[in-house]
This record gives sequence, structure tokens and C-alpha cells, in this order.
Amino acid sequence: MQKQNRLILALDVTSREDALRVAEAAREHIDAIKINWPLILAAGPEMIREMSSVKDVICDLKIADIPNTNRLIVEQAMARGASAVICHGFPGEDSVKACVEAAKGQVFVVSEMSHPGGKQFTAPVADRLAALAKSVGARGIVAPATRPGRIAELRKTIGPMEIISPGVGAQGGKASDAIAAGADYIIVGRAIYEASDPGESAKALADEVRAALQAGRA
Ligand code: O7E
Repeated sequence: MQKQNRLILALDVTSREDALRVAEAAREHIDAIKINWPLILAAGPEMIREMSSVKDVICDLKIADIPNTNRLIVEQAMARGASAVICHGFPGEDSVKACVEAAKGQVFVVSEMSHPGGKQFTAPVADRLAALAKSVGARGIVAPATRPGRIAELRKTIGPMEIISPGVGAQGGKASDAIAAGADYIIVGRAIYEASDPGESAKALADEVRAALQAGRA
């Protein structure tokens, strides 16, 4: 995944036509496409391969099972062209390790989730989940753009590992705040795919990210 725009498109649309339309429109302003269950269930797992010809695909199945099942799921995603996968940490170290091995390190582990309910169970253990991600050699963690202060906190736990951050736009977070707090990439869905002009919306977000980075360097 290139680190050019620091913007990951969450392609949670429910038809192949919409997926192609939005991905093409946003293409030059994004670094990766995140595919989740809505698109896979609606248009089939071959969407992973098809979208991987547009941009690197992060397969967001939020894998959360025993090690053997996790391994089987990750192998299927990678065989279809995924560049990385997302798993949950709560099933434990052996389960996350199985994902890391099957994806050759290309794993992001969910820490504190971005929605209000994320405060209930994930927030109290987010630092431990982040530490687990680090100890098993994952690529990075998922941390909430809705609570940028938590991005900065979790950064202290993981050091230079990557942080990808959802919650910008529809969930109320701001791209510039997430980047200023230390996110490497923001993840944006509805603010792009529900926009009347998804290309313009993606461009505006990428511009906001660039401006935040420049302000940080000044
Ligand atoms: O709110 P949106 O429309 O911009 O979409 C956000 C996307 O990020 C959506 O696919 C959702 O499943 C995902 N997400 C969160 O919103 N919050 C989280 O805490 C975690 C994720 C997620 O994708 O985890 C893996 C990156």
C-alpha cells in the first residue's frame, strides 16, 4: 500500500456496479480499498480480486475465531488478492498469531472501536489489544478517529507500527484531527460513497490530510 494520500476507501456498497463506480471515481485520491461483509455478501468474494486491480485491498472480515479457522479465512482472502486483513484481538494471542502467519505479517488488529459502543468493551482493553498486535508482529492497529486522543495514547504503546483510523465523516470524526493525533491513514466510507460526487469528496479528504501533515511539520 502506497503512503501517498493516506486515505483508505471503505467500500461498503452492496452492488458490483456501485463498487466499480465509486472505486473508479475515488481511485486517484486513495491508497487502498477496504472491503467488508456488505460488499462480499452482495457481490461475492471475487470482488476482492476485482478491486485489487484498482488498488491494494484490505480485507476487513474482522476475523475472530480459533487459530485454525482464522488461518483458513486468511488464506482464502489472500488467495483472492487481498494485500492485508483485519482481525480482532480478543480471541487471544494464538488466534492473532495464526492470522499474522497466514498473511505474512499483513494484519491490522482492531483496538478501540470508533462507535459509541466501542467505549463499552473495547476501550478498557484497547492498550492490551495494541500491545498484543505489536508482540505478534502485526502490521498495525485500527484506532478511532472519533477519539483522536486515543490515537495518540495507543501510538505510545505500538511505536512505529501503522495506525489506520475509521470514524471520519458520518461518525463525526475529522480527518485532520486523526492525522494530527498520529494516524497513518484514515478510513472513510459513507462520506465518499454516499456523496453526490465521490471523486470530489475523496479529493477533499486527501487535501485535508495533506494540509494537516503540512501544519504538523511547520
Ligand atoms: O463510517 P463510515 O461509513 O466512514 O465507515 C467506516 C468503516 O470503518 C466501516 O467499514 C466500518 O466497518 C469500519 N470500522 C469502523 O467504523 N469502526 C471501527 O472501530 C472499526 C472499523 C473497521 O473497519 O475496522 C477495521 C478497519
